[in-house]
Amino acid sequence: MEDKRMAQDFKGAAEAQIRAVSGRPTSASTPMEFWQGLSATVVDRIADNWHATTEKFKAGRRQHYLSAEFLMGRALLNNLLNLGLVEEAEKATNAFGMNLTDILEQEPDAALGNGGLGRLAACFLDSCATQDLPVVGYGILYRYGLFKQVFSNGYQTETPDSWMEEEYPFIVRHQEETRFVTYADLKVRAVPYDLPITGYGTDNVGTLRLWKAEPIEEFDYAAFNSQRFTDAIVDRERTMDISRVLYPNDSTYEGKVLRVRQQYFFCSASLQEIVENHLTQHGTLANFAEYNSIQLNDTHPVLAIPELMRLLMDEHGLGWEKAWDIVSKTFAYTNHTVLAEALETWEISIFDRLFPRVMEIVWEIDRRFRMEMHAMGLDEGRINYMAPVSNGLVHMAWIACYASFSINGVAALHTEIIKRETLGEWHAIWPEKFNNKTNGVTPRRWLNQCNPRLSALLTEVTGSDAWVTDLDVLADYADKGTDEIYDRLNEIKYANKVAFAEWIYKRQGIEIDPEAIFDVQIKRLHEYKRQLLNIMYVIDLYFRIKENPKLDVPKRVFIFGAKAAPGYVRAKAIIKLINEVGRLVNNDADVDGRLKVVFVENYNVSPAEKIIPAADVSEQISTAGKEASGTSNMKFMMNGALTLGTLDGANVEILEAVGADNAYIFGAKEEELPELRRTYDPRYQYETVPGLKRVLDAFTDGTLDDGNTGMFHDLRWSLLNSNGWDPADVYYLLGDFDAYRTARDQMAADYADRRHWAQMCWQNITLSGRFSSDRTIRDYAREVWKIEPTKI
Ligand code: HBZ
Repeated sequence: MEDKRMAQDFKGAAEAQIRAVSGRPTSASTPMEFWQGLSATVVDRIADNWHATTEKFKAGRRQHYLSAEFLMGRALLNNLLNLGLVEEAEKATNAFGMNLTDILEQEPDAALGNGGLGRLAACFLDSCATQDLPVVGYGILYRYGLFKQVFSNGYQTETPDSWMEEEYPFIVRHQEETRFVTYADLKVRAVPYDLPITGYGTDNVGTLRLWKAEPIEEFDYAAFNSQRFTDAIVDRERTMDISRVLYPNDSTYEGKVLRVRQQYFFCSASLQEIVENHLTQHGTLANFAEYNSIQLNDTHPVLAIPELMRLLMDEHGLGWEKAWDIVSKTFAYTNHTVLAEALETWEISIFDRLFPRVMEIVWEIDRRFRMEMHAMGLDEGRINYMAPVSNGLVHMAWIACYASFSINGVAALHTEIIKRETLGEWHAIWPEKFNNKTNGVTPRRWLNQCNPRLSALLTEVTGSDAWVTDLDVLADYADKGTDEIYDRLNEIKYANKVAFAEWIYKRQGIEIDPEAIFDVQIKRLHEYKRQLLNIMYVIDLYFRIKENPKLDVPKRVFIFGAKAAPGYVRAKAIIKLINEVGRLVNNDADVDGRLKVVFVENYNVSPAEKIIPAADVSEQISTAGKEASGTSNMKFMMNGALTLGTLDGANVEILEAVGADNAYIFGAKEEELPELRRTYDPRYQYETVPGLKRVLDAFTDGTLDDGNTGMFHDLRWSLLNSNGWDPADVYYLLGDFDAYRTARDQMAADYADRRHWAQMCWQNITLSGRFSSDRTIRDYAREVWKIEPTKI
């Protein structure tokens, strides 16, 4: 009875919303209007709980997650699943003659992030909500998310991603909570837009608050009246610029004034709110750090440190010592990279120009830091290296290390490397600040939502859906695999592969055989991630087949998904190369369909949800020591794909979890590389490793066509020649090539024993519990944030 009434309610509520959106009866509404109407229905459903959660959290200790990026993906299905509304939504849409799956496909991805760092923030919010933790995310409402990637003749081109141009019902504007952010040359309004973060099986609804920059005045009416039309809108546009577009760089730093404006914008607005809320609740700032902690997602929000100093001193009258005491108990910093080129530094002149008062505070932090280090007996050279300001630059990571009470890496190996190298000087002084928090991914989106077939099996085997919120329960079933389970696993994987094959055919017109091994590498395009090594293997295999067309090679589909930063020329060359290899291999008569190369265009969160459940092999092949953690490795593992990887990032811990029999590990280890590099001669590899020469020569001998751009020549050159500062083959592709080929060949051969393969997959699925972001968040909550679950 209750259920029936609810269903009726949902259908009625949805109908009202759809009609309100379309201004037509449902029979005449478009699928997009259905998506909007259903989404509005969800927001309507949770409004009371959302408000109650916000109010409840205000009273106790809270955690604030500051991040320039939140790569949320789609929201509707995730919310329906969390709220247990999928069936009702299906019934309602069917009653209107529509199909829920088609409606869900209407939704644009909220791609407000580049890659792992941004997606991690999204998984964290999911885990915080599901575990009832008092956490709010703060970021920027970019009008344009990460660019849309279009291949034209195999080259990447970029077009704007205007994801919000149509109504986006999941975001709610709260004009009344507007703040003002002041630059020396500009004052802007920061208007908060809230996204509800539902959790699985809880009434709590968390919040992601994204700030949008708006002009103080709509436009300059006086200028408009005196016919200076352009002048009238210049400042307006300058303001709107601040939250207009997400910077598409990952793992490289670019010193753009607009970027630092963005960073200050969301830090200042968020902190004003946090401080005011605290004062309203507690009436004093003396206990600020007892009730608030702030996690800095990389250095992008590090301006929050001097900005909190400014607010405490200039706006609230605290002295330096009191303010610094609060600040140094409030912030915790997460590092996501060991690449030197990613460490953010800003020219003093930029800070002077945009916010001289903040720069003044940075100078004072610098002065006190130097004094403190002198007193500890550090030598001048070391002090100058570590100082917040040196050589005309403000060093954001150094400010973070100095001011934060906690500094963490994102996988065990990564944390060891930052302690030893990247942040070694800080570790020498404050070892107690350092801790590891191995990343995780949410099993809601990355298993329950994206892989319903496997989810049903897990629920059946374990007797309940408890695993959705406690992935560790699966571990009890690791040694309870049966032939029936293995056969079911294989059937499920096959069905997922059929679904992916249909999807990619519709999307890109490529035909692939679901019987083939689906071998996948999806991640941002970067030289250290070595997509180039992957495609070199494919070229090698192609030549082996050409040499002997009767060669017994298991059927394979090589799937890639990757965006290159628009200015990263070599990364774009690798995309073109992969597409050219596809053109060569996919249509070759000798190959006869045994090899297919598929480059999924415009890779994003929602394509990942289609690809990962269909994968057999997870390529995690970065140069050891370079990938901080990786998170796709965890998603693949949960979905029953086997890792082919180096001992890098979280791969090390995946290997530890499943054992050497259930993963394929190859290549030079991080601790071996310095010694190996000492005598390393890529030309010797080129000459002596069988097959390698013809692979590299294929780049330039006419086998593969780069349209006379010279880009393939440059790729080959980068592997064989030093450019004067970098050695040849910085990322050790030729050094690892042979070991990679051996491991990958072996894997393909092992695939033939379908039962045994499924058994390995089962180990990976059932032992993936420690890679749930629920575990990661519990560790942060207990060890860093010191917060407790708080239910409404
Ligand atoms: O963060 C990634 C790491 O490469 C990956 O190993 C790790 O698993 C993940 C989560 O910890 N880093 C990024 O994704 N970094 C960025 O996207 C980025 C974005 C803007 C920047 C710099 C880096 O200015």
